[in-house]
Amino acid sequence: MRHHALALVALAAASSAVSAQTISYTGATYTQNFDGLASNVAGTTQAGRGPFALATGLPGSTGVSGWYAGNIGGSSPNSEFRSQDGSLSSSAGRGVISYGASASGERALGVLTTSNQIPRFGALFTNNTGTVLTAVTITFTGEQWRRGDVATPDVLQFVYGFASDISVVTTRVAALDFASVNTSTTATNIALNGNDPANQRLVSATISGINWAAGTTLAIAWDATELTGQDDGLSVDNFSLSAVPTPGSAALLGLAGLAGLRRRR
Ligand SMILES: [Ca+2]
Ligand SMILES: [Ca+2]
Repeated sequence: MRHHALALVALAAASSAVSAQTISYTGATYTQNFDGLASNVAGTTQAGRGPFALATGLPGSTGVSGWYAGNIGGSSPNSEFRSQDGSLSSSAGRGVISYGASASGERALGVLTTSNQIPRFGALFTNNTGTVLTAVTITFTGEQWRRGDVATPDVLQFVYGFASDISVVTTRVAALDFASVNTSTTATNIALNGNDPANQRLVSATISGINWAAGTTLAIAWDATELTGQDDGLSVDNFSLSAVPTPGSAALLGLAGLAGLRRRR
């Protein structure tokens, strides 16, 4: 009996691990503007490195299910989350950040690193199109909300893989990185307006040659860098993901190809 009960407990733990909330990808372009992120979280500390659902780390957040973050690389065993406008640094401002002007509903998801907190954040997408997808296009606006004081740019480094956990994927795509746009050496350790185009960069790339099987989960994530000195505050906004070709357009291309063949005859 005792062994049976233990087996049930183990089964429950295993099934909760596999049932991570994922975004259902059915062929339409998925978009995320992060404006559901809480604007008023002074700070929470989650026990462990996570990854944690954003609504857990940033209580009150809505519309961001399938997105996760945690302190994957920092010296602390715990993960810090907060809302801020780029004016806070060090232990008062670090971690996974809901960036935006104070009390504004226009939010972006990002990080401010210290050696203590070096987060990874990202999302899980399940292929529910019923067919294999071979390429994925990702587009987003990189926004810089704080200028630290290091000459080297901070970088959000993109990784992906097929797993139901953003913390385990390792394939790098540098074309989907976002590096600091403001590396001024005269105006340092200041907040920046990440909604100002001067502090933004549009990033877009297609990951091709993949085998994203029906029913499986694609994990995408960005790793923060940690530099000696005060780091820049970087974030992602206006994110979109679509499979290329989408199943619909693949069928249309097939029909067009057939029509072309007929015409040639
Ligand atoms: Ca936004
Ligand atoms: Ca924005």
